[in-house]
Amino acid sequence: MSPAPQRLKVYLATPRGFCAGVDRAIQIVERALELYGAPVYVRHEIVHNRHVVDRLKALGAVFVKELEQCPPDRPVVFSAHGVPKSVPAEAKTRKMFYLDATCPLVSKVHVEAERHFREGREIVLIGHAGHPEVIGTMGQLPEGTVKLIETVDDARAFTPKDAGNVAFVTQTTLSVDDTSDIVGVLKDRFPEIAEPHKEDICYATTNRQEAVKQIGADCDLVLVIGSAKSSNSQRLVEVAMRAGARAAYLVDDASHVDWAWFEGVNTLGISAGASAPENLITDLIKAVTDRYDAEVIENAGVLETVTFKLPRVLTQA
Ligand code: 2E6
Ligand code: F3S
Repeated sequence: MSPAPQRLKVYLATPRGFCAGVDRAIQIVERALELYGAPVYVRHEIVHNRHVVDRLKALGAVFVKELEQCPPDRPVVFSAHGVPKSVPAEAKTRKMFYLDATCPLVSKVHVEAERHFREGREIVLIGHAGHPEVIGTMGQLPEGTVKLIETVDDARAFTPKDAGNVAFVTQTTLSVDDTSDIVGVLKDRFPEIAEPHKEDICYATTNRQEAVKQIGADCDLVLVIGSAKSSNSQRLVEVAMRAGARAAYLVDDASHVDWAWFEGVNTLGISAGASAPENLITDLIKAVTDRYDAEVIENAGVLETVTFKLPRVLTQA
C-alpha cells in the first residue's frame, strides 16, 4: 500500500496576476494583428513574461530590441514599460505607424517628471538601473537631468545643486518597503523635496505585495509565477521571504517547480506577478493538488476594478 499523500494547506494570494496595464498592452498587440495582419513588430517584450511573448509570437508578433530592426511599412508597438522620447521621435522621422502600449500609470510618472523639469527642480528617480521603465522615464528629459537612486546609500550620498529644490519620482514596480526607506532618507535630508501627489508605485504592485505579506508569514514555501525579467514578480519573492516564509521561488510555470522544495512543507503560498497569465496559476494549483492532499484557501484581498482604454485608432477601426 502506498503511503497517504502529504497534507498541504495552499494559500492563494489575492489579488495576483494580470494588472490593467498588462491586459491593455497585450490587447493592443492582439488587436493590431487582427486589424493589420502579421507581422506586427513589438519593441522590447510587450510585458516581461515568456508565455505571453511566446503566444503573441505564434500569432505573428515579431519582438525586436530597437526600432531600427523594424521595416518602415509595418506597425510597431512600444512595450508597456514605456520608451524614451527619442523612440517615437525616430518612428515619426521614419514615417512609421506606431502604437504606444506604455501603461498609463507609467505615462503618469513621465508627465510628473516633465512637470518638475519645467518648474526647474532637480529630479531624482528611484528605480533599478537598466530596467526599460527606468530607461524610458529618464529618456523623457535631456540626458543628465535625472539622477537615478537605487538604494538607501545612494539617497545618503546624493548631493543636489540646491537642497531646497529637489523632486523625486519612482519606478512603478518597486518594493513598497524599500522605497519607503529610501524616501525616508531623502525627506530627512531635503524636507522640502517635492513628491508624487499620489504614489508612483502602482496599485497592482502595492496590492500584490500586500497580499503576499498577508500569507507569507504562514507559509513554509511560497511560489510566485512570473518570469525572471519581471521586476514586480521578483519583488513578490522578496516580500514573501521578509514576511517570514521559509523559502520562496519565482517560477515561469508548474514545469519549473522542483518538487524537492516540498519536503517538510505543510503550508504553501501561491502568487503571480502582474505579467503572469491566470492559466499558469490554475495549472500550478492542479499540479500541486494532483500530488498532495491539498486544501486550497483563497485569501480575501482588495477587489481591483481598474481598466484602461485602448488607443482610439484601434477601437474606431
Ligand atoms: C509596465 C510597467 C510596469 O519588470 P516589470 O515588473 O516592470 O514589468 P512586467 O512586464 O513584468 O509587469 C508589468 C509592467 C509593465 N509593470
Ligand atoms: Fe501598469 Fe502597474 Fe501593471 S504600472 S502595467 S498597472 S504593474
